[in-house]
Order: sequence, then structure tokens, then C-alpha cells
Amino acid sequence: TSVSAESLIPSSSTEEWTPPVYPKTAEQLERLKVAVSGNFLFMHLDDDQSSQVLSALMEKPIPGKGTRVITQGDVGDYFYVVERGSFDIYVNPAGSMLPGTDGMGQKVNEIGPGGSFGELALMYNAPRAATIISTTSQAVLWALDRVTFRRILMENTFKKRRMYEAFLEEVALLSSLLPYERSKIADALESVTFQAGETIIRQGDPGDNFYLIESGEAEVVKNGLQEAVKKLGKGDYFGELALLNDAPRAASVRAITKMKLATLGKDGFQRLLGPVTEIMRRNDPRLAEGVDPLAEAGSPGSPGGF
Ligand code: 1OR
Repeated sequence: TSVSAESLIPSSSTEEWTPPVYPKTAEQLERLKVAVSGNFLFMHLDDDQSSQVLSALMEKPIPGKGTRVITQGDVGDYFYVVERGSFDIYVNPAGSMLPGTDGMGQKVNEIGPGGSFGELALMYNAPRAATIISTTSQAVLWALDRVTFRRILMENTFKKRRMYEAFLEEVALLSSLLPYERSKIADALESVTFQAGETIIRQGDPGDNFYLIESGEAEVVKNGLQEAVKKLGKGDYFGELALLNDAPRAASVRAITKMKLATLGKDGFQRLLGPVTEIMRRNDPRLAEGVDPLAEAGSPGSPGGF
């Protein structure tokens, strides 16, 4: 199959095109819906797009452990969503593997149910950037062909990755991450705005979201007192403590100016910010106050930090 021709057609092209249809049983459709439900790439589709994508996805059982699904350097054909099983990702920094060698390089990541892979080659018309191998014996993938991926899924992904790329690069908390890890965060972020004076999170409430400040200023308010606390601005984050400690909000945060925030839900926070949770714990304001946050973790509602 050739990669060249359709890659030049913008995904908004009005040219005739009908997505493939793979009929599914009710049982298959149910499994598929669960598999894509947690995937950020599917979240902004309208009803039409959603049903087109669901019928274009093709079930692909991966029977054996150690099955190679994608080979670094190959031409990209499908995008995959994981329903069941797990997969290891290997990257050889030297580029594509030499024929006849097994030089897969280093293991860089693992992907499990609800995750997805194989979007890069389709988005950028680039060779596969990694090799992907099953590590469980009964894995199930759902595959989406490159044209349907580009026509329906990519527009949103691209827009969001582009929109957040520059911003996330400036966020100190995320500077230790690889660019690809920041791209995955970009996919998951949602933008929200608040007016000056509005309360964004309230002390004592359950914590469901993590926030990064895109623009504007906020203040942290604890026990109704403003003195002891600090101001937050562009690139700062808040809302992490309740998620890290599974505790109610330890302080309120109120917008001083109009604010634009990028937010991640609990799932995304746990899935994507795992590598930087240690940094967040180290930055825990309660450590600066001389309070041992671990000693407090078991007593929900206790004041401390923000
Ligand atoms: P693809 O179409 O290039 C391989 O086929 C897929 O592996 C790729 O799309 C991504 O979906 C997925 N670097 C490159 N590709 C990765 C990476 C990755 N992780 C998953 N994929 N890195 C790991 C980041 C934690 C960077 C390693 C230097």
C-alpha cells in the first residue's frame, strides 16, 4: 500500500470518502465501547463521527505472548486501541532496525487496557517510531485504518497537541518528561476559564481535578485566611494534593484575574503524571511549613498545604 497520495489530502477535504464498516455483534460493540471510553482521542467526537469510528474499528486478537504488532521503521498502516492485555514499547535510537537483526533497543514504556498506540506514523507520515510487542497471551486490539484515523480522529489530536506543546514545554514540573510524554498530556487536557473572584477549588471538597495555569493569577486561601499563603501564576499548578493523598482539598484557590486553566481528571492525572508525582510530593507546601505530610495523610480534612 502506498502512503503518499492520500497523505497530501487535508483531512477536511470534501472529497467523497466512505469509512470502512466492520459489522459487530452487540457483545463486541459493548467491549469496544468500554475500551475506547477512557481514551482521550475519542472524547471530542460528535455522534456521527463516533459511530463512523466505532464501525470502522476492526477487532484484532493477538494470541501469543511476544507477538510483534509494530516494527520500528515500518510504514504506518493502523492505529490501535488496547482492549485487553499489555504491550511493551521499545525504541532503538539508531532508527529503524537493520534487516536480520533483533536490535529493538530499549524498553521505554508499557501500554495496557484503554491505552492506544501507533498514531505518530499516521499523523506525521513518518516511519514507525517504536517497536511494540505483546506481553500477555490473550491480548485484544482494535485497529483503525490510516485514512479513517486521519479524516476523523486526527484533526482534534493535532490541534490539541499543537495548542499545548509550547505551553507544556514551559511548565517547570514537566521539564523532566520526554516530548512524547508531554504530547500525551496535551491530548488529555481540557481548557477551562474562570472570572476574577471565582473560587476554582474549595477547601474540604473532594478533589477530582488537577490544574495548570495557562494565564492569569490565583491566590491560595486557607481557613479563610489569605496571609499565610501564596500567589500562583502562569506555569504553576494546583489541585495535586487531594489527588496524590486521596484527601479533601487542603485549601481553596480563587482567581484574582480572569484565568485560563488546563485541567486533567483523576484518571489522566494518575496515568500521565506518574513520573512527576515524586516532584510534586517534594514541592508539597506542607514540607516547607515543617509539617510531615505523610503523618497527616491518614487524617482527611486536616488543614495543610494547598
Ligand atoms: P508509531 O506510529 O510511531 C509506534 O508506532 C508507536 O509507539 C508510536 O506511534 C507511539 O504511539 C508509541 N517514542 C515513540 N513512540 C512511542 C513512545 C516513545 N512511546 C509510545 N510510543 N517514547 C516513550 C515515551 C515514554 C519516547 C522514547 C524516546
